[in-house]
Formats: sequence, C-alpha cells, structure tokens
Amino acid sequence: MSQEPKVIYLKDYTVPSFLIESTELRFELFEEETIVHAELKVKRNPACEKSAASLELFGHEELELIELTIDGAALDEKSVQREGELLILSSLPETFVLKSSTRIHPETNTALEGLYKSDGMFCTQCEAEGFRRITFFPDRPDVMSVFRTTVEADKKRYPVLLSNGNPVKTGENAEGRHWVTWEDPFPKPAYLFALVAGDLKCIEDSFTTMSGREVKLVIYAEEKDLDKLDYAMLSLQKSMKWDEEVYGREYDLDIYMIVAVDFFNMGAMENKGLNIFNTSCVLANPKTTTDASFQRVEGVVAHEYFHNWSGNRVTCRDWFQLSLKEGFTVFRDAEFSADMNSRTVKRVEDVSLLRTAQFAEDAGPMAHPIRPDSFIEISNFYTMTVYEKGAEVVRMIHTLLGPELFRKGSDLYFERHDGQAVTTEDFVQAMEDASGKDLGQFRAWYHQAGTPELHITDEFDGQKEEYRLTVRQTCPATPGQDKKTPFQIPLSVGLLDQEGNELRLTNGEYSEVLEVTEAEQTFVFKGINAKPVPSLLRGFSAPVKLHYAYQRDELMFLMANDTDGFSRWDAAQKLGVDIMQELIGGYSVDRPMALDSRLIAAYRAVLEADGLDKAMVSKVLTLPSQAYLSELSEVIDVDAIHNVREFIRKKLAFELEPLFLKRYQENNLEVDYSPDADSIARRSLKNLCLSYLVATQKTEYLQLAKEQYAQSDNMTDMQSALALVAHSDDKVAGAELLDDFYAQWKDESLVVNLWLSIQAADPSEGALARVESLMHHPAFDAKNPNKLRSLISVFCAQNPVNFHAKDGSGYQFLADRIIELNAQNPQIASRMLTPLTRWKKYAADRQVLMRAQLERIHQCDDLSKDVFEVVSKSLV
Ligand code: B3K
Ligand code: ZN
Repeated sequence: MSQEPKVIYLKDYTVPSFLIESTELRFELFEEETIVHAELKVKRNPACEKSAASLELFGHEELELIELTIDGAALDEKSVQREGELLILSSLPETFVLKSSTRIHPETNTALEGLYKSDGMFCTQCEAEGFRRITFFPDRPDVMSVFRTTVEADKKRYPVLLSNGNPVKTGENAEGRHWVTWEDPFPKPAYLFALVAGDLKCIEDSFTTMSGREVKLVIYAEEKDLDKLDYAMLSLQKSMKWDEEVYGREYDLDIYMIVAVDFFNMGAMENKGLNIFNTSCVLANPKTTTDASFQRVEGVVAHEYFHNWSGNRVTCRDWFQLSLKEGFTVFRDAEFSADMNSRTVKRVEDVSLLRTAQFAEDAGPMAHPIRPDSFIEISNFYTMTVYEKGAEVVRMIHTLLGPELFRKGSDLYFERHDGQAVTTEDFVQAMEDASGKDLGQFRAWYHQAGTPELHITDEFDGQKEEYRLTVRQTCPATPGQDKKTPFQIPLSVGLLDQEGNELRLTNGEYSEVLEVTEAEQTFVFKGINAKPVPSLLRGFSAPVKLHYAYQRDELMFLMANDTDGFSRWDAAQKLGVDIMQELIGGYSVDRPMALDSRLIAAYRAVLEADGLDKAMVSKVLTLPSQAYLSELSEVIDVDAIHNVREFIRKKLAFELEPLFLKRYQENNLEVDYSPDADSIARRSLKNLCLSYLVATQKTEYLQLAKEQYAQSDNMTDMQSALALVAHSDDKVAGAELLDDFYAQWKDESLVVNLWLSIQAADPSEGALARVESLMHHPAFDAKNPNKLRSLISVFCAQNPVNFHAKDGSGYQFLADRIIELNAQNPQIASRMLTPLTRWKKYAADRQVLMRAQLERIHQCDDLSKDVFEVVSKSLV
C-alpha cells in the first residue's frame, strides 16, 4: 500500500466548527449516473472555540464535484482545498447557504456503501461513513440536521421512490420521469439518511400508539416475495407495543417503512422511518424459512425498531461511542425476544455466541474495549465486542440497579439527551443519577478489553457453620493494555444442600448477587450446617470465564437440581467440556478413547424425564460446540476436537438409541407449522434426536431422515434432514437429495443459500474442491454478500477440519478470496478475514501456513483501510 492509513483517536475529538440547520437534497437517478444536488443552511457552532475555523466536508475520492457555491457565488480557489476524503472550505461567514452538485455512480458501486443498486433497485447504506459516498457533507454523527429529500427517476423502472420521514409532494416530469419529496422533521446525523427507488410491492398495516396516534406501517419487497412479509409486520407491531410497555417509548413519525434488499453487507439498518433490511432478516414463510430465521427476523425487526430511541432520537457523539446505541439496543432486543419466547433458551443462545465468538475476539489481535480508543476503519468495529459484550455490560447495570431503578435511569437518559449526540459516559451518568448507585469502578468495563477470569475456591467451617467463597479476578493482557484494574462484577450465586434444596442466603433469598470489586475477596455465608454445592454465575450474570473445581458428580447434581435453568444447562456444558477435554488431551498421544459413563447417565436422565421444557432438553443434549472447545483450548487441535466430539456423539447415540427414537417419534407430529416457541422447541428436540439416530450409521435412520425430508411441509425439518443425509457417509444418497433440493428451490435465493451452506459445512474429505466448484455454479454470485457468507464464510468457520487442512489449501483459498474482494467490497473482505487472524491459537505448523497467507495479503498493493487494519494488527 502506498501510504499507511491514519489512525483516528478518541482523545482527539473536537466539536464541529459548523452546524447544519437544514439539508435539502435532490437526487436525479439515471442508469449511467446520478446527480445529487445539496443545499445546506450552515452556521458557525457557538461551542467551537476557534472563531475562524474552516468547514470540513467529507466526500469520497470518487465523487465528482460539478458545482459549489456559497450564498449563490462560487468560492475563490484559495478557500477550497480537496485533500483525500476532505473538502476544506475556509474564510467563511457566520451563516451561509452552501450549494453543491455532485456526480456519482451507484450503478458500479460494488462496496454496497453509500448509494448503490441491488437487483436493479437503488438503495443506500450510510452507517457509519457511507454518506460521504453520496455527497459532500460534514459526515459525522454529532452534526444533526433536518432533511428534505426529493427523489427523481424514471417512473416505469422505479415506480416507488422513498426517503426518510413523510411524503409531502409528488409530481411528474417530461420523458416519463416522476419525483417524490420527503420531509423528516427530526434532526438526524447523515448516517441515518436513506433513499430507495425501485419496482417494489408492499404490504400495509397500522399501529395505534399509546397516545392514540395511528402510524402507517409499510413493508416493501420485490413482488415474488410479497408472501413472506407477514411475520416481519407482526414482529414490528409486537416491538412497538413492547417498547411502550417496557421502556415507555412511543414512535414519533406518521409512517414506518421497511424495505427488503438482496445485496446488503450486514443484517439491517435503522435509517429514520425507512429501515433497509437484508432479505435474510425480513422474509419469512414456513415453506422457505427455518425456525432459526423466523426468530432472527423477529429479533432484527425489533432491534432496528428499538434504535428509533436508542440510536436515532439519542445518537452517538462519535463512532467510539458505537456501543452506546448497539450494546443498549442488543440488550433491549434480547429482552424483547426473551419475553416473546423462552427466556432461558434465549439466554443460552446468547451466552453460547458470546463465549465462542466474542471471547475469541477478546483473546485475539483485534481485541478492543466496548468503547475503543482508536481505529483505522470504523467498519471494523461493528464487532461481537461492541454489540454482544456491550449488551452484557448494559445487562450488568440492569442487574446491579434492579429493574425499577434501571427504568428510572433509562427514562432519565432519554429525557435528558433527546435530540442529542452523546457518549457512553452520558449513559452511565444517567443510570448513576437516577439510581444513586456508584458506578465509578464499573466504568472500567467501557475502557478495558479482555475477558476477566474468576477463580473461585470455597471452604466450609462446620464449627462456625460458615461457608466461604473466595473469588480472585484476573484479566489477560490485550493489545495496548498490559495491566488491568479490577472490574466490578455482579456474581449471582445460589447454594444447594446435599438433598438438592436451595439454602437461604445472606439477603434472605435463594439467589444473591455478590458484588466482586477487588482482586481477591471472600464472601461469607452464615448458618450453613453442611458443605453445600455452589451454583455460580447464575443466568451468566457477567461476561467472564469462571473457574471452580467442580467434581463431575457435582455437575450432574446441578444438572438435576439447580433451580436456575441457565445454570442447569451450563452444568451440562461443563460436564461435556470436562469429559471432552480429557479425551482431546489423550488423542495426540493415541490413548484409546472411552466415554465416562456419567455423561451417558446424565443424558439418559434428561431424555427419560417427562415434562421438561423441550427447547432446554435439546440445548442440554447438544455437546459443547467445536468453536467453544477451540476457544477454551490453549492450542487448538482441530482434528482431535472433531474426532472426540464425533466419537462421543456416536457413543451416546448407540447407548441411548431407544430413547432418542422414542422422543423423535413423540415429537414428529403432523400439525400445521407455527413459529411459536413451543413448536420450535418440539422441532428442535425432534431434529436433535434424529441427528443422534443418524450418528449410529444404521441405514434405517438414514432412511428415516430421507422420509422426513420427503414428507416435511416446512423448511426447518427439510433442511435438518437434508444436512444429515448430505453429511452422512452415503454420498450417493446425499448428492441425490442435494440435487432434488436445488431443483425444487432454485428460484428462492435464501433457500439456495441454505443449500450452499450445507455443502460448505460438510466435514468429509474433498470439501474445498466442492466449494470451489460451487463458486462456478449459477447459484453463486461473488458480488452478493449473502452468497459469500453462505459458501465461503461457512466453509472457513464451520468446516474446521477442511479449512485447517494440513497442506494449507484452506488458508490459501481464503486469502485468494480476500485479495479479490479487497477492491470489490472492503467491508466484507475484512470481515471474512477473521478465521486467519486467530493463527496464534494453532500448533506451529498451522501457524506458519496461516501467517504466510496474512503476509501475502499484507503485501498486496492498494489494500483497503478495512483489510489493512485487520491484517496489520494480526501480524503484530
Ligand atoms: N446500525 C447498523 C449497522 C451498520 C453497520 C455499518 N457497517 C445495524 C444495526 O446494528 O442495527
Ligand atoms: Zn444496531
């Protein structure tokens, strides 16, 4: 790369020198170019100390500036400077009108940032810094302005023209062109701007807010997808109601629109009044959509809706504050999903994700605090840490304050900062002010990276009738942070006596939140007359790693007796991890594998028990994942983990075959599909049982899977069965079903993505060659992020045995893709790079191969800032 990109630091933040009172935009959309006219009412910012400061506008290097005037006159040359992304205007009056016309090319924009085309329709993605690809503007979140936007295009090709706010005027021009003007009365930063133009169809409904205002709800998609929008509509209505009930937040505009687009870098975007969604996060129909995707649609619709308050009405001062809106909004959507479905299952799923992906990020070269101190490219910081750990940090505040004071705090935060661009500090301050709780030490969670570890030991003193828990906390060094100060950690605990009864604790309850604040601290429980079994970190009350030397029998005891559903699951995970780690350790020295019969007994007990929550049963009976075991490993032995896991799965399958079959049959009902929590639970248990049955390698069960495939009326059952057959040793049967599936669904893009993913994740030999040949299949499109994720990312992340092939072919394959994508779509390229960045966790031979590929990427000319930042930090 010719010049090393600049590092941006939080400590360098300064207030904007100018404010924009209003922004008027006019877009002329054509097939070969788009002209953007902008008229900004500008005034000096009284809060800016430099009285003669210049105005910094951001404009991507590809923007062609056609015209620029101030109060109707052209600027003299000396007052205009264009440097890279900046257009600097100096010698300016106190207030003025800045007009510009700019030529852009959405039709060739493959980065999918700014204004671009997705399947023939125009759409935008401006967060974080995409608006600067549209026109010259102070593109920073603390510059908020009211927008009035006119979109003009050919009427036939683009009958629907949308932007933020309410439509106020429409008209027709010569040559078959038409236009619509939209007004958004709420001041917003440019990153929330949106525009859509296309041949779209919609469904409409409404919502009456708590103050009695009727809001029109519209969801747009291509005509062929009109039958897949009802679930998103229902989810939107439920979200609106929930935010009124739980947070007292009412929607503010007269209309709320969602548009589904097929080419999208991430899940969805909360643009004011005009959300733009990846089709994968909005379309849902039993025939084409799995249960997991139904739940994702509900969760993402809620997430984007909740941003209207946590993100739009109160926004971020700068991008270091990203977790202010993302962490809080993820916490809000998780609580919503917990209320709509099963709370424990939602928690188990979120914690599993955190423990694998976020803990790995926190231990890798890109580790950063939820409020980073610096970045090269902000797009690289839409991370598990900022989102998921950020949500855990808000959850801890909720735990420390309790629900009532937390609500008082959020009310104060929204009231105090409505219409402002603020910091995470403002959020914590509001929580502190409303509750009176000192969160001084707690703030370390915002600026210290790394996953804290709690080492807990206990002592029982029969004479004093005392039980003591000693908690020692440490936190590993992370890039740029060698030493950490102790965190304030809410540690939720319970104590069980030998009969499995819960004991009353110091607070008189059965559960208590201990506040760990020191490097080492002892908590004493009095009046305890026999050594109890501790239930620790109930509900996963803090994003930490917990070490306590449980005996396997104690874990089985907790699985059976703990009253906290999350902890029962966690005990099962710990038992699985403990047993698997022992076998993984023996694998490299060829120790013969034998399964501790206690795991079989524990599984048998769960399978035999009646009346348990089916969703939890299927979670408990799922062995710790390859990803989780990898994260826990000092040095990841990919083959050992895979083979041990498969060995145990088979062993459990043989030992418990009749029970798996019984539960399969009981839950294989002929009833209409419904995506409610109970039905999802039933299908998940049924399909888990089927996966164990198929693991026996008995032909009758492969036959059963084929029958399920043929008979199923919903995508959940069909896809589960297809994956089992496709991944079985019977490659002929697998190929037959895969062909059948493709023939049936080739016109449903999202279903084809499932088909790609199943093949990419097939652990059998030759997977890379199959993936490479699929890249030439008509079903694949290297410009579409959903296709890239379904094929390439699934192969690299969910097919570890093949991706980490000893010859390094998997690594080379990924590096080739990154180098190709670097120019085409930097955000996707840099995101896809993640598996290579973890090279230090592997044995020396793999390390050398992985590093060599990172170096190859690093040496390429014209690396994007996105890829450069990740590669260079990974090579340190
Ligand atoms: N705020 C967007 C994410 C934008 C990512 C830009 N690279 C979606 C969300 O979190 O709701
Ligand atoms: Zn978000």
